[in-house]
Amino acid sequence: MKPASWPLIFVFLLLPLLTEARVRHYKFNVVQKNFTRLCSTKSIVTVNGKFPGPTLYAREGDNVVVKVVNHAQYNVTIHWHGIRQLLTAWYDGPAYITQCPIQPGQSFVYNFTIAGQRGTLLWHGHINWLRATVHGAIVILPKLGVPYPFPTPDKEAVVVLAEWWKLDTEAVINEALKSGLAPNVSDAHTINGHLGPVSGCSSARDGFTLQVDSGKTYLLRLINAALNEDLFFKIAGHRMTVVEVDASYVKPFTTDTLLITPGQTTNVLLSADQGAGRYLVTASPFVDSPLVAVDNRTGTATVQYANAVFPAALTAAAIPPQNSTPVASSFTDSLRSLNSKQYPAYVPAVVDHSLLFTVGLGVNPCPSCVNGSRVVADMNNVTFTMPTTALLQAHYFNFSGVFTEDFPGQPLIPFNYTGSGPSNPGTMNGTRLYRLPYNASVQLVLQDTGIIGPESHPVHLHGYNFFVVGRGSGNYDPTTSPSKFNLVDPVERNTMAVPGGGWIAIRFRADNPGVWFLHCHFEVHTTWGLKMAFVVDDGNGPNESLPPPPKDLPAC
Ligand SMILES: *[C@@H]1O[C@H](CO)[C@@H](O)[C@H](O)[C@H]1NC(C)=O
Ligand SMILES: *[C@@H]1O[C@H](CO)[C@@H](O)[C@H](O)[C@H]1NC(C)=O
Ligand SMILES: *[C@@H]1O[C@H](CO)[C@@H](O)[C@H](O)[C@H]1NC(C)=O
Ligand SMILES: *[C@@H]1O[C@H](CO)[C@@H](O)[C@H](O)[C@H]1NC(C)=O
Ligand SMILES: *[C@@H]1O[C@H](CO)[C@@H](O)[C@H](O)[C@H]1NC(C)=O
Ligand SMILES: *[C@@H]1O[C@H](CO)[C@@H](O)[C@H](O)[C@H]1NC(C)=O
Ligand SMILES: *[C@@H]1O[C@H](CO)[C@@H](O)[C@H](O)[C@H]1NC(C)=O
Ligand SMILES: *[C@@H]1O[C@H](CO)[C@@H](O)[C@H](O)[C@H]1NC(C)=O
Ligand SMILES: *[C@@H]1O[C@H](CO)[C@@H](O)[C@H](O)[C@H]1NC(C)=O
Ligand SMILES: *[C@@H]1O[C@H](CO)[C@@H](O)[C@H](O)[C@H]1NC(C)=O
Ligand SMILES: *[C@@H]1O[C@H](CO)[C@@H](O)[C@H](O)[C@H]1NC(C)=O
Ligand SMILES: *[C@@H]1O[C@H](CO)[C@@H](O)[C@H](O)[C@H]1NC(C)=O
Ligand SMILES: [Cu+2]
Repeated sequence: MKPASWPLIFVFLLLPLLTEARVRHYKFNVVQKNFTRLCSTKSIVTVNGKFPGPTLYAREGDNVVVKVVNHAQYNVTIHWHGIRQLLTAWYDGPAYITQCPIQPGQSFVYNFTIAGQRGTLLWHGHINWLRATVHGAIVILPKLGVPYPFPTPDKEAVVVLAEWWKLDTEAVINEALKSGLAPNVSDAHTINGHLGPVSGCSSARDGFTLQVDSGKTYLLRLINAALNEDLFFKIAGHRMTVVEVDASYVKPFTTDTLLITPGQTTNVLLSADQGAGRYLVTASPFVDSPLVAVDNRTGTATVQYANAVFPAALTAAAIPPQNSTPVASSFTDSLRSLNSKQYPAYVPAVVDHSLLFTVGLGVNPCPSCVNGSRVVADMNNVTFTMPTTALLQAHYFNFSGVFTEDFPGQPLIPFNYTGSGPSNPGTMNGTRLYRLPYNASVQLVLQDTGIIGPESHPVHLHGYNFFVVGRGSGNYDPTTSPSKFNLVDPVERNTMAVPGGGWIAIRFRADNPGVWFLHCHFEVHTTWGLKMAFVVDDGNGPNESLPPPPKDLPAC
């Protein structure tokens, strides 16, 4: 039987012909749309009626202009996750940080230029829990005529990992905030919007299918767009070569299991070098804290060889157990910047601001909550209070009373961070920012705490890439830990997991003026307060200063 007669959903993402550097216009209509998953139909907020949303294609150097029109009943903003936004902080997107929401019936034109970046990133809603369904890929091709620093693949495909929620995600988090307890978990994982062939509710051939030709090589652009879970990704019978993460090239290495945290992206080369057949693709959770509930329904898809004989059996993958810390660590430890002549790693060698932020949970009194207390989260014991005016406007126009600049650069009360925690698990609250002069070089150690329990936190910094110079378990030790730092070819990225009961050290140069959000990319932790922002001063002259806001910037 000819391959064309396979009764499957064909998804092939052909690259649009992107010619010389230019302006790329996109229109994002935010609309409700019904989708059927897990045997029932639900209306979700989408961009252009798609789940996942449309892929935004551009080349390095392009000016990207996206008109977002809000036809939904929710306030919306869009964040271009990982795009540096050099001198364009107004277009970064996090609600109440760089802009007020685009309210129902309103629109806003995002306008930014992609400079010095190429690879895969993602865009997503950045208000409440809307990013559960409001998300999609950003594909940045190299400048015309510039090859990849690895063998040119025959074809490329975008693979978005996410979650399906049976109920409304806004209701899920609102219920949790009322009770003071942890929110419900999602009901299934998805790959390109589908649960796949083993979901129990769909036909055996449902879901995303990547059709491959024997002997060819495919570039898969993987994105974890899930709200609350780190994911392992596998393709039965195949190994993958990792070539890029968070739109930064890495030294290629081969693995059978990827780990991708929410907000991270990973490009891999897949060689169709196995016997003609069908192979299961899986996205399954990684969590090594026994206290944390996860959605254990694996998202699935299929790699299908074009010359497979009908009906070919599906080869299954061995899914890593949820608590496979060694598998996760081995993947993470393999990542190194490419650091070639063409793509050097400019790791700051001298540190102007040496910061240590604890990241973790806490418990505050709440008379109306189930236990008389609520679970919160914090950085350096500050549970961030969201303002009702956008911080960037407040900064630019010198509004007083919106935020303070006294975020502590070190824990005020040092303790054994990875021990059982201080006897009082309470936190402070406030809209406290940390101020940085233009071009300051920053070392930031992010230290998990054991308050309630150790847990990993994928921390995302807006406006910058950073180098992950160190990572360890237990407490960071300022005298011994730095001797093991990698200042030569550390991985460069925008989101990195602080390991449960451990720490990471990152470095970046504050060469982009504005107000830049730093937060856990587990949406539950962000909501609970695991967030803060840096305010970065202007430098000298217009090339180092934030221009005035655009005229259509939404008002609060
Ligand atoms: C979605 O489905 C619901 C109930 O199944 C229906 O009432 C509603 O009209 C549908 N909405 C759209 C936009 O199709
Ligand atoms: C985008 O910003 C650039 C630089 O400020 C400006 O020249 C251009 O006109 C803007 N484009 C749109 C569509 O607003
Ligand atoms: C959360 O899960 C509980 C138990 O399954 C269920 O009763 C409740 O309705 C769920 N809440 C929401 C908002 O989905
Ligand atoms: C997934 O979790 C549910 C509820 O906690 C449990 O009943 C089920 O056995 C778990 N399934 C797997 C495959 O671990
Ligand atoms: C809150 O109450 C639930 C059940 O009512 C209990 O399992 C849990 O341990 C309590 N949590 C805290 C932080 O007190
Ligand atoms: C805000 O204050 C700074 C420092 O005092 C000043 O340079 C700047 O012009 C003020 N900005 C506005 C918009 O008033
Ligand atoms: C911190 O707590 C951990 C876990 O209880 C323990 O193993 C470690 O020895 C403690 N460190 C110090 C310096 O007390
Ligand atoms: C955090 O702040 C609360 C409230 O001020 C305080 O009670 C607690 O001791 C602080 N904890 C730490 C570790 O600093
Ligand atoms: C912040 O803390 C103060 C004093 O501890 C408390 O009265 C207030 O309700 C808290 N605000 C929020 C938003 O949690
Ligand atoms: C920023 O600082 C670095 C290191 O001191 C220096 O090489 C660079 O020229 C500075 N950049 C600007 C724009 O001032
Ligand atoms: C600002 O940057 C532009 C373009 O890179 C350059 O031509 C110009 O000389 C710079 N101006 C200053 C004052 O440095
Ligand atoms: C939408 O945003 C506006 C401006 O900040 C705010 O006043 C309003 O309460 C928000 N609406 C909802 C439903 O949160
Ligand atoms: Cu977290």
